[in-house]
Amino acid sequence: MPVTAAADPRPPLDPDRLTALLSGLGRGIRVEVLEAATSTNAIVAARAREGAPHGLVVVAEHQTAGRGRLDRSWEAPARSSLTFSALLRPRVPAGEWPWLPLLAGHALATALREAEVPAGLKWPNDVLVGDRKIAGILMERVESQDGPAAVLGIGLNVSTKTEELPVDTATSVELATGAAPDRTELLATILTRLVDEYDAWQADEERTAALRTAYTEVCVTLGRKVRVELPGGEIRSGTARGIDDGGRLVVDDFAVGAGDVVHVRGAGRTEE
Ligand code: BT5
Repeated sequence: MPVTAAADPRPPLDPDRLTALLSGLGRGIRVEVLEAATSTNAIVAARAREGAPHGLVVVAEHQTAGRGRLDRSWEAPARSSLTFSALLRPRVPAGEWPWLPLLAGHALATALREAEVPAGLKWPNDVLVGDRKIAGILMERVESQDGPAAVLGIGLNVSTKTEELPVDTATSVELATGAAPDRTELLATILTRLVDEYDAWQADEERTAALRTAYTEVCVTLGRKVRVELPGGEIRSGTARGIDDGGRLVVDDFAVGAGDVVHVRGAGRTEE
């Protein structure tokens, strides 16, 4: 019997196909795929400081020092995920930048829904399927000679198996849907959605109101009992009631601009 080579369970990204899929986007998007990197956010931040223009995207098949927020880490086996960072140089006033991570979360959740993954957002921008985290976002501001820039980092678990997940509250596209999608196509879908939403947001005079409405529709935190750990360590609890004009989460009578939110288990959406 002839011996046939088994299909590679984790094929590499295909940079040429990615470029072809993104060719319609234009607008200065340049994607670089690296076999390994410390952290794509660190690489793009360094390039921003050197003056790289808006639109650079660096993707790593494997990160050796992937970063989460607050010095936490992001871990993923090689080729199991999509881990990438984009360099943005927004034209909108600095006061509106807090909406950027929410926009990124919305664009990512929407792209996943287009790929049949039933994604929701935990405020501000964790992407969940059910109560499990499938993707995280790290937005960092960088000062450079050409003015401030934003580095948007995304880590999405794609074909990660249960035993490979770093925490038991995580999931992957394969675990959530039963099939691992083509990562090249999925990355193209996500980048297309991000560019479309970002361009529309920048061009729209009513951008805050429009994004707030769109974000509210996919934010699964709203209506839930939550526990919030504020940056100083203070912990407060209450019901998440809405998103205010600054993108903050309104929990009963206080608004949270930064902090870790926990959905209190067993408490689903409450009817108002
Ligand atoms: C985040 O932080 O969720 C932001 C993660 C951003 C990662 C991307 S990958 C590309 C780019 N380059 C980088 O270096 N970073 C970005 P945070 O909310 O702090 O969540 C971090 C926590 O999530 C960790 O402490 C773990 O508990 C958990 N975690 C780590 N790896 C995970 C994974 N693969 N899936 C789900 N949860 C994970």
